[in-house]
Amino acid sequence: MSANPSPLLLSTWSFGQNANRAGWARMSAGGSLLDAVEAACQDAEADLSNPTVGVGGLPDSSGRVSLDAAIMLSPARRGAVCAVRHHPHPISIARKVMENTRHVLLAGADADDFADLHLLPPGLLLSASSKKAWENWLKDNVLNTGHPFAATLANIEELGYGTEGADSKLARPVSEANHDTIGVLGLGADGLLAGGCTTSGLAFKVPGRVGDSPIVGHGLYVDPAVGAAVATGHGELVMSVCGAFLALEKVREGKTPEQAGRAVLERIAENHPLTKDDQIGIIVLGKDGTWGASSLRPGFRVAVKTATRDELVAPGWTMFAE
Ligand code: SD4
Repeated sequence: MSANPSPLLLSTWSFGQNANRAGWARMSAGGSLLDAVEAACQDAEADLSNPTVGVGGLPDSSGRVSLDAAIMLSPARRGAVCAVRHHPHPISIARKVMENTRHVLLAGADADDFADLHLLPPGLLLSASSKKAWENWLKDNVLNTGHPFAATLANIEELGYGTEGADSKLARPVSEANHDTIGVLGLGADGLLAGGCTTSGLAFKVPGRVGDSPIVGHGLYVDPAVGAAVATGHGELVMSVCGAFLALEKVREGKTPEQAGRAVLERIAENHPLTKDDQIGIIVLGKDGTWGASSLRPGFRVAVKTATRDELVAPGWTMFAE
């Protein structure tokens, strides 16, 4: 690790910019890097205009919302929850799993019970607009796309979310198909790394479906000896190659962060026929503060926050031109 790395927060998608600001504020107020990552994730979870993270997330095909999250400091320090149905901040439950148990992952009703035990406030997750979107989906059959997972349509995370830094063609009114997983990677002034991710998963998924986000090594991985990586997009594709873990193994082999993300996407492409509706974005942060992002196609954004920088950046490499 470099002697005095500059603190850095990197988050997925345009809504990552607000999340970064929340995380940065937490750090500036004396919070730890882990506090900052948790606060960034909480910001997205609480944002009702973001209908696939936290409160207001789009439900599964039965009309019930379920949330997944993971938080990680190292291979030995990580916690996660999946299929949470009654608590709006799964990232905080994941942190309790990491800090208060010897386990990695709690699932379903027992994860909700665990949150109650730790006095984390419960809440109704289904918003009126997400309920309406589900009712429309039932009528329209997967938003008329024919794609099995509406939320995997490329770049829908960006649709309508502000305009700052986004392509004008992506700036559409907020709709039920907006936004998705937030993944946050952080580097502290002391060289510590931390990562978190939180999602309601794919919209209108089969009940019980869990994606890559809460599974350590798939949607998120942090290894202080190497760096940190987070993935967003079609989780089944990421899960087929242990995406975040593979990315860090590529860094360990000597690839740059951008090359590492690219190698993961190429491995996925070797194993799956990809359609234009598939999108995956990967952010890789080296322990020295170098970072890079790659995606299947344009549209993915990385929100970057340092003491002097607050902006959205396009990935350095995309597999497809559009
Ligand atoms: C999942 N990877 O549950 C998540 C969804 C996502 O941007 O990240 N979408 O598959």
